[in-house]
Amino acid sequence: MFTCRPPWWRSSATCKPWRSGRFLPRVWPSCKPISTTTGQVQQVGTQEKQILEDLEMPLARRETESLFQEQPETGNQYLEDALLRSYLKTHLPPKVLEEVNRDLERFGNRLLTKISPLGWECELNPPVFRQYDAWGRRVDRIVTCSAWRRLKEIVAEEGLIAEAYERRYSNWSRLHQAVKLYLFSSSSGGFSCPLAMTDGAAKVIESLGIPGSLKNAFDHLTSRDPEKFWTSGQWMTERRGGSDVANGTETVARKQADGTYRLYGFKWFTSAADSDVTLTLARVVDAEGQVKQGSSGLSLFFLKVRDEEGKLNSIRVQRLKDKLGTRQMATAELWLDGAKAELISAEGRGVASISNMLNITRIHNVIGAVASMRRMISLSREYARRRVAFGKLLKDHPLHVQTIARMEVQTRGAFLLLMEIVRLLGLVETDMVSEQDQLLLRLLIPVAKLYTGKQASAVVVEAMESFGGQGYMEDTGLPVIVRDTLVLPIWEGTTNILSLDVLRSLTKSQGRVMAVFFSTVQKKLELASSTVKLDPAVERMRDAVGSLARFTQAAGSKGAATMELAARDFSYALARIYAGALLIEHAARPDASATDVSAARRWCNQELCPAATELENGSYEGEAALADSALVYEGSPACGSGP
Ligand code: UCC
Repeated sequence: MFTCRPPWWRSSATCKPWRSGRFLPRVWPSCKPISTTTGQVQQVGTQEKQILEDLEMPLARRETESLFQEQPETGNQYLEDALLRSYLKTHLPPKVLEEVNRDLERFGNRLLTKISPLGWECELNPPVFRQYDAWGRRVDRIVTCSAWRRLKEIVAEEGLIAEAYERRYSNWSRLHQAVKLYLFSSSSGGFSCPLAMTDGAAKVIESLGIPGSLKNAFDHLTSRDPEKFWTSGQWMTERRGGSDVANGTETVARKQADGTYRLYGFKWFTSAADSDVTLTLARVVDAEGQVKQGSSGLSLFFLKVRDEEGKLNSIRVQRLKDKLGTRQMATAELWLDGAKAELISAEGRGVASISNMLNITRIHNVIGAVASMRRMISLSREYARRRVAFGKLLKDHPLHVQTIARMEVQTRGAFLLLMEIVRLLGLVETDMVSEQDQLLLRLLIPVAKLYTGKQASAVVVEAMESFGGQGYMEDTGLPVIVRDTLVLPIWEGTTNILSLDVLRSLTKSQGRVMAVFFSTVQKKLELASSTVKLDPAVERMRDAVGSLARFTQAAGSKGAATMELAARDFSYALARIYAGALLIEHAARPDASATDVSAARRWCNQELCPAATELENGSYEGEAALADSALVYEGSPACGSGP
């Protein structure tokens, strides 16, 4: 049975608040809290002693007293995130750091005490669809729980969108916002999804220069006033096109006498369908009643989902989707039956215009990926401090700790990649970068999205295993994190689609982006040249950079088909090399810890440039593609030899 709170959250009725915002269960009255900021070693010692004493208790007493597997607890997620804090300390100007630090510590406490329980309530009370009222009238209502609605108010109060657009910390505002979203993500009960799209919609409107007709919408989307705050959807997916939006979009737009449009079509996945407004794509019908097919026939529209009285804007809800995860959030199938909309792109420039939204939601995807890895590792390491197996705590089994350490290295690489992207985005948004950095950002967004989505899927499953059978139990709440993470490689573009987007960024920049990539990595490696302990990592990186350069030269000259087959391995190489450079840079700081150095070295011990190896193996030749096909289809009915 679920309880009304997340399993790792302690209500104030059963726990004692402690100084740092951590809560302590009553079952361990003699324990001191485990604080990452002070006195950790002695305090853990006391706690371990208690656990081992419990083990020696007579069986009859144990059954009725304390020897249960202790649930892992975590405290203020900001205070407990050493890497995040060291990153902020390194990069933020002192005055900004002081204010941001204060805000994040406060927010961390609010997450722990108020927001996490709401997120858990959303999990327990998923949205329901009421198609008819009691008297048979069609109403198409998506009913969300009160916690979901309260979260909407809180995200406005916290400025989770506003922060990025007010720019009170200039280029650092985006980073501040991203860090808050990162802390919020694992407690958000799925509300991170509408936030991603709201941020994307605000970005599109801002990039259009906030035209008068959209000024009101922009103000609502970026408001800190809970009464005023709107969320946005992103209706891109239709039955014929998930990834292939250009060919799969059937929705048409008919121009009205007043200059607005009416949209007719069927949207197959509309996430956070309870949103106030949305951006969507459609084909404008010309004077002859024709529409243009393909990408150049698509235009971008803005529409309000309901009118002033709350009536749907000629939209019918067909049903809610039955998803593996993100069940807290309503995803619907929608019929647009003449929905009133405003054209907001040039005709035929829909995909290019919505790309501004996609690039933001893809960054949010990275935020979600890093956050879920961090969350699972925090719980896993806390559990290892409490769970006894084979006569000692899990944390004293080196093989167990090695497994968590490997996850930690992955998470650190992903975290620094995320920070790098939002740092660059902040600079772009405040006109503080060169064209080169803009190209780099364009490249790194799909690279980070595709790579961290895969990492997170692997890490959360590995972390689930670290709880043994408990990890597989619904009422621990751990499967919720796993399910919600598994969507990250899928929505906002699958791994292969994002790999092709990486190639798109190369083509569009005529290869210039690779020159920027190489020179940025080189600069970061040079910074580390005086840190002897990093030498092995730097050397491996230099080898990998050399391999990547040879790969791009060789594969590039072989043509598009080769590059397409290599796209995924190539993107992985970009992710591993860039994250390696960031880990090295972080470990080369004067006040870097031994852990920073160790993380950089371990990261660089993995295969950094898989594309070069596979090119040598001939994996991208035409013959290899035929062999792949044979491997996949051998014996299948279509080949005539199946059962
Ligand atoms: O809606 C969804 C779920 C919402 C939930 C969000 C929550 C996420 C956060 C979670 C936090 C926990 S999922 C639906 C998502 N759908 C996709 O992501 C679509 C995937 N497919 C693609 O990305 C494709 O690559 C397409 C649709 C972009 C391909 O379209 P085209 O038309 O075939 O591509 P073209 O012709 O190459 O590109 C058209 C134009 C070009 O510009 P011009 O014409 O100036 O050369 C491209 O350079 O669009 C430009 N373009 C881009 N520009 C295309 N992609 C990009 C880009 N990423 N950045 C900049």
